[in-house]
Amino acid sequence: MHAHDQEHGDHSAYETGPERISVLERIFGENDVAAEANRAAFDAHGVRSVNLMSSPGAGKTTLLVHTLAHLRDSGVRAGVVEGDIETSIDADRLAGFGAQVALLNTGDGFGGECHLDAPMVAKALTTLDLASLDLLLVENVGNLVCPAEFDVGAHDSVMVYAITEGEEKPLKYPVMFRSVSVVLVNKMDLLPHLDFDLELFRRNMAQINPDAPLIEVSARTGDGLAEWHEWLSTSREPVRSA
Ligand SMILES: Nc1nc2c(ncn2[C@@H]2O[C@H](COP(=O)(O)OP(=O)(O)O)[C@@H](O)[C@H]2O)c(=O)[nH]1
Ligand SMILES: [Mg+2]
Repeated sequence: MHAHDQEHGDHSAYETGPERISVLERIFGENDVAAEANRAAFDAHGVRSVNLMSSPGAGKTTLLVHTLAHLRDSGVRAGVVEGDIETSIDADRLAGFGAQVALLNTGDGFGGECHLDAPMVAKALTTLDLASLDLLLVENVGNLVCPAEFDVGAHDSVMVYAITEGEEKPLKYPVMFRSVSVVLVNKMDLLPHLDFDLELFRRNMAQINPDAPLIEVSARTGDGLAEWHEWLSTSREPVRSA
């Protein structure tokens, strides 16, 4: 260790040399192979898969409670991969809606990662019966950065953004906002109580991802969820193998 490092700690984690780059390439390369295998498994069983991402507390689980109830009532056979660093709190909230729920705690053998990756989802899939599912929803770990960097093998990624987070977030976290097919703008019931400028948020989104539709919802009151459920049922069909 250099004298400098002894004074200020070991900075090797921040090295950007060729070795670090090749390690990252290997990690992402292995992830992409596993992601394609997951997608192939979904396609082989005619399962559509959607990856749900957001910052912690934006409303993913609250939304899924409504969505699972809607899917059950519509006769859609749903499954959930519930990603959390610790606890079964969210998986427990999603029990009782007739959906198969696979809990993935990244603190349990995956180093407490701040995102799900494709090999983790592959492990969760071993506990699900894909043959009896139509739709698999993945609730990713709450984080605005890391989940967007890992393809988990879903057909689409969706973001839940809460208006309590500030209008500038698409500009500050462009990778995630750019990576999704649709953004659910949640907690609209709070709009009268906030200084939130919806038009400014829309302009920021248009700058980062003009193609992603914005669906205004309240997972609390249920407002706007019909449009979200319509999107879920009409967007990309899974490719069925012959
Ligand atoms: N007012 C309001 N609160 C919400 C809404 N959606 C979620 N919440 C609350 O936000 C908190 C975090 O929600 P949760 O679904 O656990 O978020 P997650 O971490 O993204 O899964 C909980 O207290 C929810 O009751 C909403 O549309 N309006
Ligand atoms: Mg949650």
